[in-house]
Amino acid sequence: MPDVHSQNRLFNRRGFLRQSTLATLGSLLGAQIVFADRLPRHYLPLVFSPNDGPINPMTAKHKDLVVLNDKPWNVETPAHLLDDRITPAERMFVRNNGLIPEKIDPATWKLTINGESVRAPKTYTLAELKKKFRHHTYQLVLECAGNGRSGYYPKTAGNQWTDGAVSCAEWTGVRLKDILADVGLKSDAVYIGYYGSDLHLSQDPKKEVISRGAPMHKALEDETLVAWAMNGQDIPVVHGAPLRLVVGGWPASVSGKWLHTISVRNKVHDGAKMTGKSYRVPIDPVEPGVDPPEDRFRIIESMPVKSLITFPRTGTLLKPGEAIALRGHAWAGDRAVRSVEVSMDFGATWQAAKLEAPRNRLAWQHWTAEVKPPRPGYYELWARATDDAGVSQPMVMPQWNPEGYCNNACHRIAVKVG
Ligand SMILES: Nc1nc2c(c(=O)[nH]1)N[C@H]1C(S)=C(S)[C@@H](COP(=O)(O)O)O[C@H]1N2
Ligand SMILES: [Mo]
Repeated sequence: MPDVHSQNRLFNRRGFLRQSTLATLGSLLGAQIVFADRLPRHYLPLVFSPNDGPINPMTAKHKDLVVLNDKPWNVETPAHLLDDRITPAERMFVRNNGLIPEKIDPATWKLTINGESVRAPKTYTLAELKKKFRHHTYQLVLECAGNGRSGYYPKTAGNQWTDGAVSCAEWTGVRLKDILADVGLKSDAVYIGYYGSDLHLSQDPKKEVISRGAPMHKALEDETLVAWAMNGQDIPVVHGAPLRLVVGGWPASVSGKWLHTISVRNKVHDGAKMTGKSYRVPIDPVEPGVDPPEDRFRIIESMPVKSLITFPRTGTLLKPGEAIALRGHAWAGDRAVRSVEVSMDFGATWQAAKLEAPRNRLAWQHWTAEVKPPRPGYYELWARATDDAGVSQPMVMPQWNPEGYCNNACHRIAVKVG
């Protein structure tokens, strides 16, 4: 696993378990490892192996997260592990396009703002950013545009995400708009583009991994942050330490990790994965399987309305007569969610769920509902959200597109009574 940082915390430089690791192990076990001094180099005692505790010590992720790819690292979260109101780091999906940067030093980290549309480029240290600008904290939904891709038929290329490439953590940082006001922009600014320090898979340092962005109106929203903290702690390395652009509600690919530069452009940003068909969908609806020419695509902006059932877990067995308290989250890109409904009879009838207001704009909303299956047998529980413009999730596959983006079909779980 590539997260050498957590490995380094377990072993000392010579490859033996650290004293502090041994102490942790001892308290987990409630016993000493008697022959600890005879453990071979780089040997992780079985009790601490990835398949034991709920947290895999090598990855710092919950052991039930599903690894879709390990070079680059792409890991998704099963829906029932997204039950928390705020997604904890160990349950947050990972989407890397390249390799995690090897050298990350917050003490020397800098952010440069440049591009055609700044009056003059300006560079800030991380400490200056923290000191100079007001701090803000928002809960923000980051959903990979490819979330749900595995539901498209015909199958499309790319990571076959099911439902779990989404998170809503609490991000703390400064507003990008405050930084840009301090830098000073020209009147022809159209778009921002980010640059991060990750390494291309080819290991060629000159090759860009991913460099996406957003139009000025999105870049200048209150909730668009340059963040250094997630859930009250330093951002974990895999999620973009020490500095990340966080743009809620849009494809999470706009939220650049390991951020070192933002360019203010006088045209639509043309960095890696901004051009061609990346993160774009056909302008005109296409027949499934048909791939139109590049100039008939548009960039995905706000993500569509969607919801998850995070409790109970699919496959749950219930006692007859028992009511089930369902719960989950719903979100709708730049919009708010107006209602959530649930069905236990394949959509023939629907019942309104109780829906909470978002903590702030662009945060997901929590919902609960109680259903009582009438007799023993097999049931499917479906959830459907509707946004404040009246747009609902489709029950079946939405508009097919060649890259397999934006599948917001309803989430369903299976339960058995009896
Ligand atoms: N520098 C950099 N930023 C990045 C990426 C990347 O590969 N490199 N992946 C993007 C994509 S496609 C997604 S979906 C999100 C994933 O964020 P997470 O891994 O913190 O969940 O980060 C985005 N930011
Ligand atoms: Mo993504």
